[in-house]
Amino acid sequence: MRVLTGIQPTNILHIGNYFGALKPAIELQREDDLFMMIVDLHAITVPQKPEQLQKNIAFATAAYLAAGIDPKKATLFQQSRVPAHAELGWLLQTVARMGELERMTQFKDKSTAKGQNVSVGLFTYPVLMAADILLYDTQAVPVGEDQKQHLELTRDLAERFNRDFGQTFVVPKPIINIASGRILALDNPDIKMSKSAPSPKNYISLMDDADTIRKKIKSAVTDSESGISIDDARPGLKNLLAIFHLVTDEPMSEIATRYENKGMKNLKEDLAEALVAHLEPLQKKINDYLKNPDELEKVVSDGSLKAAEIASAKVARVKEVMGLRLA
Ligand code: ATP
Ligand code: LTN
Repeated sequence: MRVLTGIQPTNILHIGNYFGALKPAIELQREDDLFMMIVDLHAITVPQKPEQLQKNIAFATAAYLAAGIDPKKATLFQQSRVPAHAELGWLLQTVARMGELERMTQFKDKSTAKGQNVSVGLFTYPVLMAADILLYDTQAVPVGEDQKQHLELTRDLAERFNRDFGQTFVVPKPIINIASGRILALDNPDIKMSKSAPSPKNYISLMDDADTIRKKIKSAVTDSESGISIDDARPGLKNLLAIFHLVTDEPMSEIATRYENKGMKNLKEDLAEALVAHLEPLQKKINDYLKNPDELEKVVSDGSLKAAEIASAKVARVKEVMGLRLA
């Protein structure tokens, strides 16, 4: 099965990206044909400082490798090195409708408060994402819950295109993990954890040191009820239990029972230690990869060449069926 996913190099990845998208993708690598993308063209839909963006791209590559993406099995590549993404993105903009893009909640969330002062690219962002996916005949896309609507748009565009121009695209399915698909912000359990959040207290980054992790978990927003229970009315606590489950593999219900009478303070302290222990080996590997920029460059350039071969053939086919060829 062809599986593809992408993460934006907008900052250092956080545990929501890791458990929500990266780890599920890696688990599929064994049997599946995995395409793992650094979506830098998506990252620039909001302002990025060039030197920082460059560092974030290197970091994302190192994080993918450290997390277990095997470049011999998977194709790890950078979106901007494969021109077909921008090209199919344009072609699909002529198929997408204003009304469908106006309904996208990620655009609404990211543009509210900024009014007219957002890039046109932020608005057309989901069409580029559809192009990313459709170029590779992708069947399954592991993503967090926040991307479900973009996947539905991708499916609609593929079906519309196939109806109007003949069978061209595979219609992809999202893979959304119930336990890890929506990790909430530590400082506000009403919203999801996000790399671009204004305060670093929102997230645990993959590179946070032990003390930072302890402080962030200690100050995570919960509630004033006593006892530990799994309850949708207690989203901050439920989020901490979910993270605890993800780092230890212990079922949430068992964790909740164990801390029922021990209280929030103990739960937070033990969760912080479990997170530190989980992230330390990953951080070491990431730092080792970052010391070797030539290796990172080779992996990304080989992967991008392989991706470009498949993607340019698909764009040629799309142009043909749209009538953009002379003969
Ligand atoms: P930004 O804040 O810059 O938009 P982000 O943190 O939302 O970044 P993305 O690069 O947009 O991260 O997402 C990469 C992948 O991680 C996507 O599949 C997305 O659904 C997933 N993801 C993002 N945030 C979370 C989260 N809080 N919980 C689970 N998965 C998440
Ligand atoms: N829009 C996604 C990132 C993304 C992606 C993709 C994910 C861009 N292209 C293709 C899966 C497949 C996000 O914001 N998380």
